[in-house]
Amino acid sequence: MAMSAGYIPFHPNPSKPKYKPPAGAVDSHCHVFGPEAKFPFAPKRKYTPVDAPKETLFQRRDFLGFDKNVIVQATCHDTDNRALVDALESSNGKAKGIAFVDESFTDAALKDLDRAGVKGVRFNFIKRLVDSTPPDVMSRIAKRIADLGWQVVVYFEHADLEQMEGFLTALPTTVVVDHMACPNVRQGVDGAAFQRFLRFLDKNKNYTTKVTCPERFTVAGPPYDDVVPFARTIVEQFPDRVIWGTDWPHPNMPKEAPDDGVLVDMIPKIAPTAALQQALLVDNPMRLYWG
Ligand code: 0GY
Repeated sequence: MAMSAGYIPFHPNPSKPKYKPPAGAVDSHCHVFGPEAKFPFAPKRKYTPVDAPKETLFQRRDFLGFDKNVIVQATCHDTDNRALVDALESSNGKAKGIAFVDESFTDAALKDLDRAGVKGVRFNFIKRLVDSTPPDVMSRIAKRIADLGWQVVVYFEHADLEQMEGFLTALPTTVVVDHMACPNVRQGVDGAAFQRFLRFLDKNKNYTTKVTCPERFTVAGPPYDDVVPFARTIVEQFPDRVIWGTDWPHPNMPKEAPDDGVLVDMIPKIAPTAALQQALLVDNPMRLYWG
């Protein structure tokens, strides 16, 4: 099946970043897609991406100066986690995973995922990506995976935070928020929605945030300096509850694929000291995924 009309493939030859991550750095948000011939995309997917196989992911990891990956299941594979598990099992222990599961998964199936290196499940609330799942289904899944010591990863837009707060605060696990909950850059860091998100993080100590995807929120374009204040505010306020990732292979970019080298070169702007970089890239993800 051809990729969706208008789908933009990942950057063919990213620049070598000037910034060198500390030893053991983890790219805590990336994906594998297919290859479709071996791991077909889900019939109910909302987009068909270009193949983004594990071999390319691991090459990019090395090229960008990273040591490990956290591979997050994407909606185009729905609850078929085979491409993810295959990547984890061929990573020599250098990758952990976040899966999609539904209530048809047995305890034995969850244990198999756990053995492969899965550390959590992802709940996606972005309407263009998924049909909604009832919150009580998600709550039941969260309860089951809590017994495995897994985390929940949530992808939502911060405009929806107010109505989701009850559900989010009741989750019984460590919770990781994708992409800073999608800040609206035009509103600035003083905007009501971002400030509400900061207060939410302050109150809920079981929450960690991925300071990722400036390329999705920027108005100005690369090198995405207009997103720096959002990420930096979160990193400085919650230094032990932030992680960073490339989001390679960057599904559903509207205009252009980001240069991954440019993304890596943002790290010293959002985490301006060596101590913050060590926390963001090594200590926090190691505790969350390899601990
Ligand atoms: C991301 C972002 C996107 C897609 C998915 O699961 C997905 O399909 O995550 C997106 O389109 O915003 O996290 O890579």
